[in-house]
Amino acid sequence: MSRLIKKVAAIHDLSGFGRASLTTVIPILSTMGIQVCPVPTAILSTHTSNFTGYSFIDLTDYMEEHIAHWKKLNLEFDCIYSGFLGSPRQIKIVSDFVDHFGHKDNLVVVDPVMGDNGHLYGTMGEEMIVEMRKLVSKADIITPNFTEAAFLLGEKYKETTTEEEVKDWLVRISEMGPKIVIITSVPDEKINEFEKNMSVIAYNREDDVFWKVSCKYIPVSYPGTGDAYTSVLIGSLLQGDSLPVAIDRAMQFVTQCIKASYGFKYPSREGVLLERNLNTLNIPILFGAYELLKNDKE
Ligand code: PXL
Repeated sequence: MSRLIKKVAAIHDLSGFGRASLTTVIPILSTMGIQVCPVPTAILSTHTSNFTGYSFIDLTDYMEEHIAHWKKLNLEFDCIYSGFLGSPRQIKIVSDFVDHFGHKDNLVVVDPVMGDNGHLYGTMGEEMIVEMRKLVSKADIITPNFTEAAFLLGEKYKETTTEEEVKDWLVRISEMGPKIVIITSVPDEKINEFEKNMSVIAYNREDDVFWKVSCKYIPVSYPGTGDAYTSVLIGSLLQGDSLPVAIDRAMQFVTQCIKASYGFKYPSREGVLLERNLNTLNIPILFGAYELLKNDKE
């Protein structure tokens, strides 16, 4: 009976307004036919991007009781998925969670949420980066954006990059432990706002292959789109898709959500118009846009 519906343990905060973390993860995975079992890390009135004066309760102490009960129940998950974490101690709790509930047949996905557009979020610091490097070493798949990839490697953030450089970063990050590394929001070589592309580039260390999906850059940034991306990716992989199809579906969904919102000049801090787009998760993708990148070793 337990195999009827796949289960994801989702370790994220609950931000009441603004469509980030659990309020994005739950609707997406539920729509894709997957059960979400949350481990809440904190409760906030809103996410922290472009809101001030938000209320915040840190649930680090509570998380240990929540997880202890799950251990007694001997719960099993098809995937463990962590996102925004509030403190170095929380990262250690997630790491213990992975040691206990992770096994060779489930998927450990860590989205090392730390910052965007070259900057760390207000609650992040050097100690968080050090702990996050340890956590990513235990993951099967990680989904840093370009800024987070730079912080993981201790590289300087840049506004432009080349495919060769991103491939080098992907291989170096995968050497930290994860089998699959997916870097999102990769800028390209052009700086002109209206011509440039935004890409997702993935590396699978076991097969030694790189995959890329690109779309035209839209000059706006919505919080929670990273959570939406990783949620669709997980849903797609749990539905049995291959890695390139999963990175493609996730990119198409997020692009669709951004375009739906941008067309209305929707206030960016409220997140994307998720609810208007959820049903597109249930139609088959009509065309695939992914490419296989040349591997220089071949
Ligand atoms: O993953 C985005 C996110 C999640 N949770 C909180 C945030 C953000 C981004 O700003 O502030 C609390």
